Amino acid sequence: MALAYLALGSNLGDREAHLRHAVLRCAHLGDLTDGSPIYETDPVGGPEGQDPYLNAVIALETSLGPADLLERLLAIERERGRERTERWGSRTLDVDILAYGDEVVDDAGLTIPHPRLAERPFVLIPLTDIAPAFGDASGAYGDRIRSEDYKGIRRIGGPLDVERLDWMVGIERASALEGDGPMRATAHPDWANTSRDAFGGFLATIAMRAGAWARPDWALSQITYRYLRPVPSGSPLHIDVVEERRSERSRDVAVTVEIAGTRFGSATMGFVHRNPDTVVAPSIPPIGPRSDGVRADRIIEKIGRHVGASVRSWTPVERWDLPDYVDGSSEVFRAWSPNPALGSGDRTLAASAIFMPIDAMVWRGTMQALDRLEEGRFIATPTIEITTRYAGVVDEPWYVSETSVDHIAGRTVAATVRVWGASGRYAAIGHSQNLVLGTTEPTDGV
Ligand code: GSY
Repeated sequence: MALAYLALGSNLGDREAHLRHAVLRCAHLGDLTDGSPIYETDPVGGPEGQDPYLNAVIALETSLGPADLLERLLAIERERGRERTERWGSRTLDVDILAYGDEVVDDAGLTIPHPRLAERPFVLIPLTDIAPAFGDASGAYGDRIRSEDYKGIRRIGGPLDVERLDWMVGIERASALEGDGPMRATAHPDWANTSRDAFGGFLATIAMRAGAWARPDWALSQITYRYLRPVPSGSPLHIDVVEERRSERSRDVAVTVEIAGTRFGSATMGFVHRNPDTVVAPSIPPIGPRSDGVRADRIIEKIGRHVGASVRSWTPVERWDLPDYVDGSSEVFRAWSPNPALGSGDRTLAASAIFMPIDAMVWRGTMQALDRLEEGRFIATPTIEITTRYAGVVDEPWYVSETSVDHIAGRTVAATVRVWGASGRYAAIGHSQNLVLGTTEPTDGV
């Protein structure tokens, strides 16, 4: 394992999307441990009249050797249409190895540490943001940055969020289906770990992948998925896809998921022929600062402790209080989740960045409602059904989700989750029905 520092740069096309694509793809090459803010920087060298760059630096713990790492980074550049026609010319994406542990490499196509590192403030500034002590024989680069180095360099955002990418990487890997053909497939053996107990979001992701197979011109408009809890792990997960109905403009596809010979989940999806004008958005709420809510992926972590065991053996570890209610009395609460799929160009992955928080928020809403209803008793909800109307990917750095519990009647809890992008662009609305099958008393100290 070595700690590598990688410089990212782009000055052509959707620069931020190119950078975020690079971050997501690099997360497949090891563990991303840190990310600098993104800076907009005046071009240095190259032909006159180039547009400004976006630059950032990320830290990657990797077991790939320097040459293999370089090969993978060049492939990532090519995914964004990088063409090497002109030296120091404009580029969609540049990913350079600045350093690889303490190693010194001097080969034909690769020099480490990067030979022009110390002369380039557009690299040094983001690098020293995350590694101020990093330097050469004359000392730490962090001590050498001068105020004039910031000339032509403007910070345009907070640090790149590399922390949670393993979540998205896991989903991407686990939902890369293998099989005999589009009608029958098997998920990656690691599906249980990577679905991290947000099985509904994972089911929606694999259903989308399976159902969208060979349908690039079609867009998902609605998905309903149901599953049984607890979901057994440790066995292969098989997927069957059946096209139930098809017309010129719409197709319905059913996906069933089988684990150890038992049907554990199913999804039905409606696809429409792509027409972006047909999306009708519900009214948009005012989107406040992120501090109004909690991160939805943190909720998934908490849920992981509550579910997965059978109702009988289930022991509540932690009670949620209600700090993230919009106000103390409201039934609506709000969370935000980063959009790690931003710019990945993978529609399924981007959709799953929306479905996973919907799944998590539905659980949270239900649990909170039931907590209140039962006054301190805990209730497990082993079956769940969620229908999501999906408007499409919103390529923005984070999503806001709002959950409301619509009604609790008998053994059913109904909740709605709406998701918007950071600027208020509508992404999806999900309705859930949870059937409550059991109750259990809280244990001491909870
Ligand atoms: O490898 C660096 C590509 N590049 C850049 C860059 O990334 N940022 C700025 N500001 N100028 C640059 N000139 C070149 S070449």
